[in-house]
Amino acid sequence: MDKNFKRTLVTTALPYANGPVHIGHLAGVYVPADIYVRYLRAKGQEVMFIGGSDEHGVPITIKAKDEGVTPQDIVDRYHNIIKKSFEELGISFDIYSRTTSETHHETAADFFRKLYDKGEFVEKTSMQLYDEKAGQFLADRYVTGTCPHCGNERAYGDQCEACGTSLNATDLKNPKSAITGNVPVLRETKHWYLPLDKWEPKLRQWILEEHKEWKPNVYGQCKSWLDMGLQPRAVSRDLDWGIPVPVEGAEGKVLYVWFDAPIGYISNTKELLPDQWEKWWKDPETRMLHFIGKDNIVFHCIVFPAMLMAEGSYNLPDNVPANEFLNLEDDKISTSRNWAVWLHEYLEELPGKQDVLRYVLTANAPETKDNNFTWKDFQARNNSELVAILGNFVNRAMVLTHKYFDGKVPACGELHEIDKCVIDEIKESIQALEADMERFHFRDALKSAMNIARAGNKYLADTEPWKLAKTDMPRVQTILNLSLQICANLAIAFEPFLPFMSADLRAQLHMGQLPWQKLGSFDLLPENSDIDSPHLLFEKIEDSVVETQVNKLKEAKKANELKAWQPQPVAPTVDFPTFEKLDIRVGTVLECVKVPKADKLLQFRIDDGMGGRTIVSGIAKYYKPEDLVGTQVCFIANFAPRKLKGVESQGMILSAEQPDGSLKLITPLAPAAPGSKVG
Ligand code: B3M
Ligand code: ZN
Repeated sequence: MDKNFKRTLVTTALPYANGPVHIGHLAGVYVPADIYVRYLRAKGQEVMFIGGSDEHGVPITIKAKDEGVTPQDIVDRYHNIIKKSFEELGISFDIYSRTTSETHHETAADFFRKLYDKGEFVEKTSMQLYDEKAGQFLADRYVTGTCPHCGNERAYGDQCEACGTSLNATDLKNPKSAITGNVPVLRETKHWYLPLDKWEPKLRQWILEEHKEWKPNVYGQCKSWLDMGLQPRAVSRDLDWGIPVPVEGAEGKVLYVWFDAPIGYISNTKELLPDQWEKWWKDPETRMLHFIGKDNIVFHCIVFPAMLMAEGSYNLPDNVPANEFLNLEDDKISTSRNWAVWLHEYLEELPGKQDVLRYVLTANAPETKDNNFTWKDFQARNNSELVAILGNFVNRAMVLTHKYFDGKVPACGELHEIDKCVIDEIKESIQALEADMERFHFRDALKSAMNIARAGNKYLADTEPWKLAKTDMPRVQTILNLSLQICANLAIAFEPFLPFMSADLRAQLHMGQLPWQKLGSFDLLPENSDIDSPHLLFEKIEDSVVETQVNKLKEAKKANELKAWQPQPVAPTVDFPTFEKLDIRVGTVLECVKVPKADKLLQFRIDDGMGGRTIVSGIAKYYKPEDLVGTQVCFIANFAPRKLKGVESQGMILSAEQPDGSLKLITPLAPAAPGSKVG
């Protein structure tokens, strides 16, 4: 860390409280932030870790409306789920609060007021869609209509999900209010704008000149925004959910969610430290870091800093180590399509495996480009890295200590070349680990931590103390002493990444939580001190466990396809005489068998009330023949006979094609006379 800083304030994006958090949020934001905070704490630095839920914004009001509950009900539900699941995963916030808190409402309103009083806003009127029946302006999401680009009739006012174009509500053809279904009208409305253009030169200097060290993805995005030229941004909205705009003439208007949410970082610090919060926000010796996902870069690097500049008394962030996105099984994670691994479900379904998730998400962190999570990789990393390398090394060292030295740390004798080599190798890994930590390269840092365990494993394999035990006990003492000291190093090195494992390992080694600076020392466990009889740090994950998870995703995909399915357009109109040309009848199935050498076809013998007939139908994939005997079907009795796989079919049995392509037979609700006409 830069010498000018005394302390670090770490914030993480406030997740919207309209759904639980998933692995994408974790890999991009919360796990890396927690790793970094734990690392700083282990180094004994002063650090504050601030989180909370973002509880305003239109999507929350829409969800509430859909469910027939209040927005407060929605945010209460998800805030609690999110908060609890973060705790269980070991995300070690100093505070996790929420933007509906009183402190936040006050802080955000004061912030607005201060900018307003300083004349930092421009007021502008514009035309916006208004629902006269509901008596309110419509947020873009509350308007649906026809997409001007692709003709999709169900486009939203902010985006067409069919072609992906982002829209303005006023672009839609045939706009309709999602509240009443009414056709909205254009009405004039007044809003306050933050003139980002005014801050552009300062932002350019601050980011492009003074923060060239920012991650290329962050720096690049900022540069392209700045090069496009900044426009004034509205900081208020016509909505009844949010923080009321605290000035006269602003009835029915609230602060735009992206104006109030980042102020949440300030409010939550204030809530935790009512008397000392200013030191964390205004003292130039405090370093501020925002951990976020790439979709939030512009708000944290341009909009919020411009707000802070306009206010005048706050620090600007020192770095914004934003990550790219994590995909799931090669597909974009999506809340609306339920294509996600939800943290609260993971914790419930794979209890005690917090560190496995933390490990896999860090190993696949989308630090430089989008990355991918698959359950197969999850299993492989657990079984062949956590179990086979880390867990195995620690277990071997401890088991051998119990076998030869009754569970007491043996004395360390004179070091041989091979001992010195492993020590040097581990010291190198530790150096690499630290360098990567400082640069927010947690994926590589984790690799270096794992290399310590790898080196330990190789050391045991090369020295073979179990063989030496017959001839050279003093040598065995040294080897196991050193092995146990490596275990103690692992407990320190992994604490930021795998805090549960680290606590477990420390307990097994009877060692306290040592500071980071002790890493690289090989006298951490005193000679003759006791260690526990070992238990495994990680257990193998069986195929069935990941299969269950993969099946769950498959189900989600299916359910989604069903939701997205639309019936085929209706065929051209026919008149009654045309309809009458089709002779549809009810029949009873007398016999039903598979047609040999045809996996799709069933052969029916039907009682048609006229002596019976044979019909072949392509539904073998969806019904067992024996289940159909005795049931009734509808069939076209005057369908021209045709030969299918050598069998003459005298009619066509009716069925309905389902969204997934399967077929459902059409059958009368109550028994009908065989041969009776359908019309
Ligand atoms: N709630 C957006 C998001 O979750 C937003 C972050 C606010 S951070 C101040 O992507
Ligand atoms: Zn479209």
